[in-house]
Amino acid sequence: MSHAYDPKQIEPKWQSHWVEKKTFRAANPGEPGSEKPKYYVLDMFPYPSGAGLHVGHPEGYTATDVVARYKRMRGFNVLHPMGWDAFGLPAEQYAVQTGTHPRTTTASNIQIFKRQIRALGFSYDWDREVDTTDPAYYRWTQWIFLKLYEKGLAYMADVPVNWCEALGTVLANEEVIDGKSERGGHPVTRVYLRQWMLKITEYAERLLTDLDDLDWPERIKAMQRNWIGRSEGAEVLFKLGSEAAARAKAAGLSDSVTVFTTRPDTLYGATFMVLAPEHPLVEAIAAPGKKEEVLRYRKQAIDKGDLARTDLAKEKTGVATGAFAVNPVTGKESPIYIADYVLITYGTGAIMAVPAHDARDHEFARTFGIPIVEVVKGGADIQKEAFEGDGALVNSPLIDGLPVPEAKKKITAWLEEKKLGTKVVRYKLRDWLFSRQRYWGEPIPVLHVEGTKDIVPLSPDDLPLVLPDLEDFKPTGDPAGPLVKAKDWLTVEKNGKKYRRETNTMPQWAGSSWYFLRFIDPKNPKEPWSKEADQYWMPVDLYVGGAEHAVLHLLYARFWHKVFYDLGLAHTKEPFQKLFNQGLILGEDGQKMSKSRGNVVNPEKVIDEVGADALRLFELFMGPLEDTKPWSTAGVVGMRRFLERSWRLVMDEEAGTLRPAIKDEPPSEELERLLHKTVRKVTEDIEGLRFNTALSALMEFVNEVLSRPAIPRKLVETYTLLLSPFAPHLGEELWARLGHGNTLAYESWPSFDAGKTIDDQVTIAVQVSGKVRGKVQVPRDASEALVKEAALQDEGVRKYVEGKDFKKVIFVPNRILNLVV
Ligand code: ANZ
Repeated sequence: MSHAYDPKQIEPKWQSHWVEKKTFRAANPGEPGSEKPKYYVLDMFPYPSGAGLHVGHPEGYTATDVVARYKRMRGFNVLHPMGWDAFGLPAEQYAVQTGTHPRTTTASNIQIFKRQIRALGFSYDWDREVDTTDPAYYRWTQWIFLKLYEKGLAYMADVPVNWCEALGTVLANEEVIDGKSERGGHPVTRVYLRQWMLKITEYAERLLTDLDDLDWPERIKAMQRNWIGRSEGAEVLFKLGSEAAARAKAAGLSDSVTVFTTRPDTLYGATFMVLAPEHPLVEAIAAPGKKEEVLRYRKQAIDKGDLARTDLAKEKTGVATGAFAVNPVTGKESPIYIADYVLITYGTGAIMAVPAHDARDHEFARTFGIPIVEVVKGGADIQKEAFEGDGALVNSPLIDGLPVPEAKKKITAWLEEKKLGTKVVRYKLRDWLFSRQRYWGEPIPVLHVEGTKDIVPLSPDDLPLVLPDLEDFKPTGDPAGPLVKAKDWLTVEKNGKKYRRETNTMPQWAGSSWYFLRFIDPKNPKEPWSKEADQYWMPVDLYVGGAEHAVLHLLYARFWHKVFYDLGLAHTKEPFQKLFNQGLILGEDGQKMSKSRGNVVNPEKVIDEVGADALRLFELFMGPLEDTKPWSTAGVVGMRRFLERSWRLVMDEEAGTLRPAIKDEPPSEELERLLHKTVRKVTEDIEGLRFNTALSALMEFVNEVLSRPAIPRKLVETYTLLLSPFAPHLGEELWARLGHGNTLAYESWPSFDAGKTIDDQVTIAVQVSGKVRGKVQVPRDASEALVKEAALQDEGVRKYVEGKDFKKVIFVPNRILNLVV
C-alpha cells in the first residue's frame, strides 16, 4: 500500500479536529489567554451570493489566514472572524422572480459559503460568526440608528430618486442605464421623496485629516481625499439688477445671488453668471418673455443625471433668464443664465462665470457670444482657449501684477471688509442617502405621526423591530416601497394616537459599517459591544479586501466609528489601522472571470483535484498579493508537487513511517546556515505580506535538503512549522507524524540568529569593460586583489583580457569587479 501524500484523507480530518477542539477560539478580555498581546486580522466579509465562492475570495482570505496562524505562533491572542453581509438587492430580486423568500435564499447561500470556506481550512473563530440579517444583529444596527438620530445626525429631506412608472418601483442607481431601467428598458424619471439622510458631511474634515496617520495604500487614501473633495474658496455676493431685484422681492426672495468660487482672483473676468436650473431664484427673476423657455429647460435638466450634466465633453446648453446682476468689483451688469452644467447640489448652486480661465465657461461663452476678458496672463490666445494655470493678474485694478495665490488672498480680504464675500471651505462629499425603498433590509426604527411630519423614534427597548414576513414581493406602485403591503405591521396605536411605521429600509452599507465591532463581542445581549472588548481588541490591526471598497464601505465605516468615538463607545479614532488590497484574479485567458466567458474557476473543483493546501499555496504564489494576475491550472499542479516533495521530506512512502534519513543529530554548519536564512526570509516576508517570495524560500529549502542521505530532525521540524501557516493541513499532519501529540497552532514560531543568515561565501560578477563575462566564488569581504586573482583564473574572463592592459579596475566589495581594457 502506498503512503503517498493524500490531501483527501488529511484535510477533512484536520478541519473537523479544529472545529471540534475550537482550536482558533480567541480569548475574551479577562479569560485565560487574554494576557497575551492581541492581534485583530479581518477579512471584508462576503455577500453570500447564489453563485458560491469564487477563486477571488480565497486569495485575500488565505493571506489573512497565513498572518493569523503566524501571529498565534508568535504568541498573540488572535481574533480572526468571519460572517455574512447578507441584506441586499440580489436576494430580493430573486424573490420577485421566483417567490422564494429572501430569508430562505440567504440561509441556503450562507450554508454553501460556509461549507466552501471551511473546506479551505481557514482558522476562523466560528463562535463569532455574525449575519447582518439576524434580528439579534440588526437590533444593534437599529440601535445605532437611534443614536445617530438622537445626535441629530439622521434627518429627513426631500431628495430625488429614480422612479420607474412602468415597473412601479424606485430603482437604485446601478439599476438605471442611460436613463432607462436595466430590466425592461423603461423610462426612469426623477421624483422627490422624503428620505433619510445621515450627516456624514459634519465629519468631512476629520475623515480627511485622520487619513494621514493610517497605514493604507496611498492610492486608496487619494481616492478618499478626492471623494471628500475639500476646496478652499470664497462666497461672493452679486446684487441683482433693479428689475430682477424687484421681481425677486415681490416673490419674497433675496435680491442678491451668492456664488461659490475657488478663483476669487478672477472676479474682474466674470462676464456672466450661471444658476443651476433648480436654483430657487430662477422662476422669480426670469424676465416675463423668457419664463416659458426657462421652465422648459429646467424640466429637461432635472431629468438628467449629474454625471451627464457635468460631462466636460458634452456640448454646453443653457438659456438666458433676461435678468442681470452687478459684478461687485467692476460695477458692470452681467447677464444671468441657467445651464445644466451648474449643479444645485454643490456650493451655492450658482457661479460667476469666467470664460477666460475656465474651460466650461469658455465653451458656454463661445456658444452664446459672451465677451471673454483675460485677467491672468498665460501666453496663449484667450479667445481660442481658456487658460486655467497660474500667472500674474492683469486688467484687475485691485490686484494687478500679483500671482494667483496672493491675488486670491487680497481680493478675499477686500470682499470680507466690504461685506461682499467670505472665505469658505467646501466639500464634494454629500450627506449619505440612507433610505431604500426595498424589502430586504433593516427596518428603520421610527414612527410617523399620521397626517403630520412628526417623527417618534422607537425606544431601544422596542428593538429589534423585526422585518415583517411578506409573501408577495412584486412592486406595489407605491414609491414608499414594498413594506406598505405589511398591513398589520404598518400602523401602530399607542395611547389613543395613530402612527404609521417607516416603510423605507436601510441600505446594504449599514450592517457592514460596524460588523468589525460586533465580532469583538458577538453574543452581548445588553449592548452592541462592551467597553472592555473595545479597549482590548480595537483597532483592527490588518484589514484585507478588494479595492472596489476603496471609497464607500471604508468611508461609511470610518464615519460611524468616529460617531462611536464621540459617544464614548470606541476608544480609537479610526477602525482600521492597516489596510491592504488584494489584486484581481483573472481567468486563465487573462480576461476578467465571468459566467458568460465561461472562464470562472470554482474553488471546490480545484480542492477536489489537488487539495485545499495546494489551492491556498497557489493563491499566494501567483504573484504579489496586490497584483492583478491570471489563473493557471499548471501552476496549481506545481503547488501540489511541491507539497508532495514536502511530504517525502518527512515520510517514507513505502513504509508509511518517518524516513530513516531523519536523524537525531545536530545540523552541519552549512545546513544550520540554510535553516536560519530560510526562517529569516519566511518571517520577514510574512510580516511584509510578501507571501510569494516566502513560498519560494520554502521551495528552495526542500529542493536543497530532500536528497541528502541524513537530515537532522530539527531541520524538518522547523520546516514543518514554517510551512504550516500556508499549508496548515499538511503542517498538522507532519507535526503529528513527527511525534507531537497536539496541534502546532500554538507552537513557537522558529527564531533565527541574524549572524547565521549571512553567507561566508559570496558570488561576484566579473565584467570586462562593462559586460559580464564570468562569476567567481570568494570569501565574504574578500579584497580587490584576491577577487582579481580569482577572476583571472576564470576561463570566460581570461578569453577577453589576455594580452590586454587594464585601463581601470572598478571594484564593489561583495558585488562586482569590472576590468576595463
Ligand atoms: C469662478 C471660476 C473661475 C471658477 C475660474 C473656476 C475657474 P471645485 O474646485 O471642484 O470645488 N462651481 C461652483 N459651484 C458649482 C456648481 N454648483 N456646479 C458647477 N460648477 C460649480 O470647483 C469650484 C469651481 O467650480 C468654482 O470656481 C466654480 O467656478 C465652479 F477661472 O468660479 B469657479
